[in-house]
This record gives sequence, structure tokens and C-alpha cells, in this order.
Amino acid sequence: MNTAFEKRLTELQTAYEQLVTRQNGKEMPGNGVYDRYRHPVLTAQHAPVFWRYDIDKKTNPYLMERFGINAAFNAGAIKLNGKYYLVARVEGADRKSFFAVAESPNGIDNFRFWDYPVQLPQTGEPDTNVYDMRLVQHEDGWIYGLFCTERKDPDAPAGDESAAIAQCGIVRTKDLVQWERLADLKTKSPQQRNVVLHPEFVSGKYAFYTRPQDGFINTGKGGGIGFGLSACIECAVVEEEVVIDPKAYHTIYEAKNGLGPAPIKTGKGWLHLAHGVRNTAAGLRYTLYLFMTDLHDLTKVICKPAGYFMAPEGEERVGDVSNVLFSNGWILDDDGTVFIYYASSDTRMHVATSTIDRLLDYCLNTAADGMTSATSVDALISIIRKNKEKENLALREGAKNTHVSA
Ligand code: M1P
Repeated sequence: MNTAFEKRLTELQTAYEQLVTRQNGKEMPGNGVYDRYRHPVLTAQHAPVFWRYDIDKKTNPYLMERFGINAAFNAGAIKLNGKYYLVARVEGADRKSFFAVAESPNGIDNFRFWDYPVQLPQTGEPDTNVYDMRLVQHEDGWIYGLFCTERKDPDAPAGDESAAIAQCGIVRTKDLVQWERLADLKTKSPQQRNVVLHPEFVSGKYAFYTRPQDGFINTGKGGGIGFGLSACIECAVVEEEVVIDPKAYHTIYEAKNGLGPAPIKTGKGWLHLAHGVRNTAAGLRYTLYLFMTDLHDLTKVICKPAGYFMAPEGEERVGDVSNVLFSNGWILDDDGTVFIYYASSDTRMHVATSTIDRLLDYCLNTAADGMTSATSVDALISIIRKNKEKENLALREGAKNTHVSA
């Protein structure tokens, strides 16, 4: 007999299947640098029915949601054995984030969460909340996951229930199934978020990109993307952080910035994706930008186009923390395609695709920020002038040809 329970279950399962099998397509015409896609690739609704519901008529006769999922965002990304994986920050209705692996055959749609979320091993000091894993296939043979571990600030004044300490947790795996927890990264900074492991050894050491900051939200005197080395990964310590990409007045990263995924090695330098934050009357605005560092001197920025590479658009602008784009995962495919996984407004995951050639062209041939309105106008005028000269030349050629044929 098809009871209300069974009918509702069928409806839930049908809606889920429709969502996870929905085909994605490029939004045309794009800007030539990258292509956005019509649908998000991962959302709270991608959580399987058997996560959210106790599917038992006896214990859940109304088939109510027993575990609410609020959001799926800020995912690390990796391709393994021909499949595309996101290790997403899944946030429950209880505000706790955890990691869950979602798998797709093509990187742009059909992402499905694995049956179980990651059961993250703990250190002696348990995490209250964990988020934003950066996955790195390191040349030492391990896949590392660096993430933010957050715990209540023990020095918070009585009554302050929001002061927290953020630090960098480290796990490693070979298969995204078994995870080994290592000691948290130690640096001199009171707070660390957005820490990324460089994929290669540097002078025989592990190299970290950091984001030193004084407060949980505000960077204070700290901030900027830092860089430092550690001889050991099992008990990683960065004694000295050099800021390689500082925050700067009147830019899209004037309040703070942070590295996204691990950089991609190219023939022309290391390609980096980062987020920049500025303050506005409507609150913080997070956008994404690209820059490159020297192949041999990782602390030397060799090019950095002005402004943002991607900013929130349309529905991306709205969510739990509106006006935010954040990325901590990208995949370089064998054919040169780059899958850029980004989250919008701390709510959902999207993909944009480009190619390594296009991203290099963008980085190497887009004007840097001249830091004043006048230099921006100069940059614009040089493009207009070039186009006008070409247009005039074409008109002159056309007139000549008409003259000759007449
Ligand atoms: O809410 C926007 C982002 O805020 C933080 O990033 P940052 O440390 O650069 O300010 C992180 O909590 C991130 O998860 C979040 O998306």
C-alpha cells in the first residue's frame, strides 16, 4: 500500500535524483577568460535523503528532517583516477561544519556525496568547528588537507561567546577515505586561516602559504599572504613568515586577503588564485583575483592584474554571508582545462572553466593596478586608442580598395 510516508519518500528521492543528475551548461558568451556555468555544482540539497531523514516509519512517521543541512561550500578539489572530487565544507543547521567528499565523472555536474562524511581524527585539543580544506598532492606522495580548526578563545572575557582562535589543522591521505591527523601548524601569529601547502619541497623543506592575523575577523597589523618553511610536516612549525602579497589601500584586498587553492606550476611561473576583501557600507565584499610568482623564487610576485578576476554575480550575490566569492579548490586537467571551484555567499559551490593558456594570457597581459583613478584611465585609453587606430586603418584600407575597384 502506498502510504503518505512512502509517497513523501518517493517525492524526496525523485527531487534528489533530478538535482544530482541535472546537466550543467556554460553561460555564454562569457568574458573570454573563463566560463561560468548555469547551475551550482553542490548545494545543501545535494545532501542525500538518507543523511537528512530517518527513513523508518516507526521512528519517524511524519518523515521529518532529522538532520538539517544548511550549506555546502568552500570545497577543496582534486582529480584522482579520472574522477573529480570536491571535499566540501558542509554546514549543518547546528552551524557546525564538517567535510564530505563529493564525486563527479566530468567535473561540471553529477556531483554526488559519498555515503558517509569524513570522520576527522582529533588532536589532544578537539576542534569545535572545521572548514575550508585545501587539498594538495605533494611530491612526498601524500595528499594533504589543510583546513581551519576553530576553538573558543580561552582568554575571551566572560560573556563573550563568539571570540575564537583559528589555526591550521593538517591531515593526510592517499585515497580520501583514510585520513591521518597531524599536529596543527605552529606559527608566531595568534590566528591563522587560509593556510596552503606548496606542492613541492623548497630547499628540502615543506613550504606553507599563511595568512597571519591578530584577530579572528580583523587582520590587525597582520594580514597579507605570507610564506614560510618547515623542516617537518608531522610537527610543522613556521618560524618566519614573509608577506609576499600584502593588503593595500584602495584595492579589492584592502581589508584582508588569503590564498585559495595550492598554486599551479606553469612554464611561466606559479599561478595563484586568492580572495581579496574590502569593506563597504553593506559589509565585507569578497572577490577572487589571480597573480603569479617566480618559478624559482616563490616569494617574488611577477605579475598581478588589477582588480578582481571574479566577483559575485546574480544569485551568487545572496546567501548566508552575501556578496562573497571564495575559492579553495581548482583542478588542472591533462588537456590544459582548469576547473575553478568557487563558493558563493558561504552557501553553495559553482564551477567555472578556463585553460592554463587563457589564465596565463590574462595574468601576463592585463594591466596591473596603478593605484589611482588617473592610471586606470590611462590603461583604458591605451586600449581604446589601439582599437580606434585599427578601426581607422581598416576604414582607410576599405576606402583604398573601393577606389581601386572603381
Ligand atoms: O565569510 C566569508 C569567508 O570568511 C573567512 O575568510 P577570511 O578568513 O579570509 O575572512 C572564512 O571563514 C571563509 O570560510 C568564509 O567563506
